Amino acid sequence: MKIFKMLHFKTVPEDYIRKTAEFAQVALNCSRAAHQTALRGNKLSPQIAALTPKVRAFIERSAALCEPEHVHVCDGSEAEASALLQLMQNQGTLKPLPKYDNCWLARTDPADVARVESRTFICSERERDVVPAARAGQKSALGNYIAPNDYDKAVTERFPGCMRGRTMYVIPFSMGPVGSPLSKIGVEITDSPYVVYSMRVMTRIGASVLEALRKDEHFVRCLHSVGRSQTPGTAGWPCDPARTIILHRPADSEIVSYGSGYGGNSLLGKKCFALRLGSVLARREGWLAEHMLIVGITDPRGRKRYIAAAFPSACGKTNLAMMTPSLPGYKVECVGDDIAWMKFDGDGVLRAINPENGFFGVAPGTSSSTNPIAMASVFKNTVFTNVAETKDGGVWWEGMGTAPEGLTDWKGKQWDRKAPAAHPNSRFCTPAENCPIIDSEWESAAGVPISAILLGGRRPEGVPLVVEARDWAHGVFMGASMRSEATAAAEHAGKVVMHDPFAMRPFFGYNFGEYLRHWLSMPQAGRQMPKIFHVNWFRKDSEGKFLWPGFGENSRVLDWVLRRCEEEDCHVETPLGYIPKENALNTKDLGNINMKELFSIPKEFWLQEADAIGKYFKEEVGEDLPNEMWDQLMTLKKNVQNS
Ligand code: GTP
Ligand code: SPV
Ligand code: MN
Repeated sequence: MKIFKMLHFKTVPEDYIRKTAEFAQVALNCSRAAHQTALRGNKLSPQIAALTPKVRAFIERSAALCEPEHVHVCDGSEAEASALLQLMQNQGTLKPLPKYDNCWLARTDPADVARVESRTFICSERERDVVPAARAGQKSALGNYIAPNDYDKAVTERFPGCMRGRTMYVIPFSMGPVGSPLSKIGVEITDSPYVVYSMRVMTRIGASVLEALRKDEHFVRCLHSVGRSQTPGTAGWPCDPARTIILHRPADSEIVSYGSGYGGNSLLGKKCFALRLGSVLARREGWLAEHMLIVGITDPRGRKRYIAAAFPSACGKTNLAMMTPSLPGYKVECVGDDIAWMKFDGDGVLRAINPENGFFGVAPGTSSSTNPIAMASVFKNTVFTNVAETKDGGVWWEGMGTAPEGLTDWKGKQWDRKAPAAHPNSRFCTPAENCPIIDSEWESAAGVPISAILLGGRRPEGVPLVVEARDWAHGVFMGASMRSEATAAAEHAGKVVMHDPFAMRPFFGYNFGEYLRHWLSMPQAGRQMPKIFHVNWFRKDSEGKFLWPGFGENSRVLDWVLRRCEEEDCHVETPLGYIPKENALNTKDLGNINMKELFSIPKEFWLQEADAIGKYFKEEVGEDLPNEMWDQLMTLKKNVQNS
């Protein structure tokens, strides 16, 4: 109980801060072990001097709870990066990839390879804050609720002494350019050097962030431990899969994660902060925190527009964000590939920033034909996790071309060709600055203006290539009724089509009904509302082949989207919304595409789809669903019935 109090008290007593400050000075400067490296025995007194009382208090409370041997406050320097790399090589977490420039390979424990949605929880006083009415007291697909008592219990069952004998790293980080009015600060405490190194890539970390905290003391407290490895033979990748838990307490700006060192489970700035806590903040402060890429597109006449797009995990955000357009005269530039924070400015323009600083991208399927820009980005300063290794110290994954002889698979064994050589959720972690088409405005403090929002998923059947929403509320309905085939990014089995509203199902920080109400409240006097579209690159023919070539050819769809943003009359009405007029989608030089099937709207399918959406709304949301959504569903049903 004492430990819980230390972690959670909200107002820090004055004398505690003073004592903590003294203690922190001592704790941070001393190393109990004799052997010293640059990372041990923190010699960074300027860092300590820069700590605000709140940061010191957080460090002190966490140190008291986790009992690390050493505390290291990260300054973000190159010397620190080198020391981390050396340490991880010694520990067996990373190995160099001599074929490339400063690239590294990590192999995780095979039980720690993806986000663990079933053990990811949101805590609030009232369950209804998190879970829609229809699921009160039951398991919900739209948010796992944990009560405050159970949250505290989960922490006290796992954290006491969990860092004994090891170093506790303190990572001050900024989501968004340091100092931008749209940015937010966090401090992640972790015992994983891999997490520290990855956070250096994915966020802005170190001294400049501590400096910013001196102006505004508020930050999100992120506590992470890989736990104590309970699996024999996994020395290089400590984790505790049986007891993994990822906890969020939005009201206290707190995230606590235990047991996993992988991706969104442990890089707490990403899904935990930027989306789950971010969505709560966004609602409170009147903006949007979304699972969306952001790109700039310049048309052949030189007109440039930015769009944002929400696709579920492993459904093509990185690909679209870095697309090489096949249409002549088009240019695509990347602002972000996973998360968008968007806010209307004083002129009524929706402006977006990418809160991240790097790409944590899906490796399999990435090749010089599908994503040449990613291929041009990832072979320097990159950490690859769970990909296959070539004999000459390079990487390989499914989709990269013919497999070379003598591959080592992601488990570190000689590849026997019986299972994938790279894990389907293997990833590259690459600085955004490596991207040759990074947009000149990508770090703009004001954000980039958004003209259109795309929504989409993997729909093998029935769903046309592109449909424009009739208006904003219809677009919100499209988002609410999104479905997609499950992918390897989380622990789901098989290719089942799941509901994934706004591609946010695993990332809502609060009641989904309220989330929809928030979206519906966006149109206000003087605001220029972006157009909303639903796209589907993944429709298949009766033989299971993709009907649409995708990737760079998706520029043809973007071309139509941009023309619609210019209000060109190139659309026709259908029961689902607007689709391109006959011949309005540019298919020049595309070869034989079955456009009829690609845009067909099978009546029977859509009657069933409408029923499935209705069932989902009723069973998962119930009375929290805004009435506008029922009205939209009725319109859809009526339109399909009359078609
Ligand atoms: P997260 O990082 O998990 O949020 O995912 P993401 O949305 O960024 O996914 P990503 O762009 O990495 O897509 C991963 C998979 O989608 C790869 O297997 C790609 O080959 C496939 N993919 C992307 N775009 C297309 C497309 O236009 N057509 C087809 N058929 N596949 C695509
Ligand atoms: C996703 O799963 O949507 C990702 C990867 O972007 S992770 O950061 O692991 O959540
Ligand atoms: Mn994602």
